[in-house]
Amino acid sequence: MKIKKITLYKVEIPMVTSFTTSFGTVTNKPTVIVKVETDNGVVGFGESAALPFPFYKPETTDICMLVLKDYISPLVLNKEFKTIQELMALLKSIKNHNFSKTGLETAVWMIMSLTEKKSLKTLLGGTQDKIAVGESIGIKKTIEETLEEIDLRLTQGFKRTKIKIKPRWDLKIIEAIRNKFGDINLMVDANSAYTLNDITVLKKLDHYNLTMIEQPLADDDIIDHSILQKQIKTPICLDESIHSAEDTRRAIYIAACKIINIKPGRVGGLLESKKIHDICKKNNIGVWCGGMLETGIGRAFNIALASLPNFFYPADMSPVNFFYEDDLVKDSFSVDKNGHISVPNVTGLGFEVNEKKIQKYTTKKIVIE
Ligand code: OSB
Ligand code: MG
Repeated sequence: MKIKKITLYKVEIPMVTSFTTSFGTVTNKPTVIVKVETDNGVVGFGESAALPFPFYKPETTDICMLVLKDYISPLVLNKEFKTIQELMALLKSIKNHNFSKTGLETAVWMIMSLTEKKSLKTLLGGTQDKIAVGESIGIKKTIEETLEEIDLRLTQGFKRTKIKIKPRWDLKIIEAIRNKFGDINLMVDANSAYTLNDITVLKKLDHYNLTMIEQPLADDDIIDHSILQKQIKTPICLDESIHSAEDTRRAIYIAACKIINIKPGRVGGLLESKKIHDICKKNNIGVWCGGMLETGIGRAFNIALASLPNFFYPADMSPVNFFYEDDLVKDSFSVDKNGHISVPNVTGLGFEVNEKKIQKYTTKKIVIE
């Protein structure tokens, strides 16, 4: 098949709440929707869900628009390919820019699903009909506010609580959660806010029986994570440090983590995500699906991915309406009272794309053909 036309939409849906982590507050979360049209008239949608600022990873929303327009599209337009492997081989010369690549790659996965008449779950090799979900709770103004939100989600059935931490918003809040809710499934995400100089605090986390600590140290340093993991019992989960299957192999080799958070956007798509999943499975490293506050389009690919057999821990997959006033798909997924989302088993995205909504929230549009 050949790609005949690519349309890029910078989409800005108003947020209903801001989201604070150790690296900053997201008050407005634009995203990039990539529409791909093939020579036989099949249409797919994908999402590049980078943040608007370079505080999580260097790529931003506007960088995705630029890289997709100037570098990715020219390499794939009108080129013959049969598989996602062949598509990604066309992009081999582009270093990193994983969020940008993911927008195109996921759109083509949707096209493959429609062409081969198999659901994304089946195409990927998914085995689970439903996936377990936990909420990722941002840093709040008060401990009280955090406890209230946890209480609400536990009543709604969410399977796991993840809170964001940073120096001085760590031991006290964790202590308060354990005091109020006992032995719930609790984990923390530091988004690289600590260094090995904070070892005293990091060791104290061991008292709280956390399921894991996500990305305590710098994104570009798996060596210090390996040093830290030898000194703490709490399993380390890597997020920002893992960009590829190769990073995964190295991290496992030096025992820098016991768990990996797989986000398609961070690793360049579903194909690379599956490779990471497979390496981890072979090495007894549990994985789970993270999120980038995607719209219903990006979340749909995450759900399909999380149906693979080694997705063991609950996903960061809060419904889209937790963050946004609106969504880009009709009838988005919901979380049932047991904290599960059912994995669609139909061809295409699994949810109906609402192109009117894409138009409504588009602030910049680029057509490449
Ligand atoms: O570190 O997992 C993270 C959101 C934006 C950037 C980084 C992270 C997150 C989340 C939210 O934790 C997860 C979600 O999409 O629900
Ligand atoms: Mg994280």
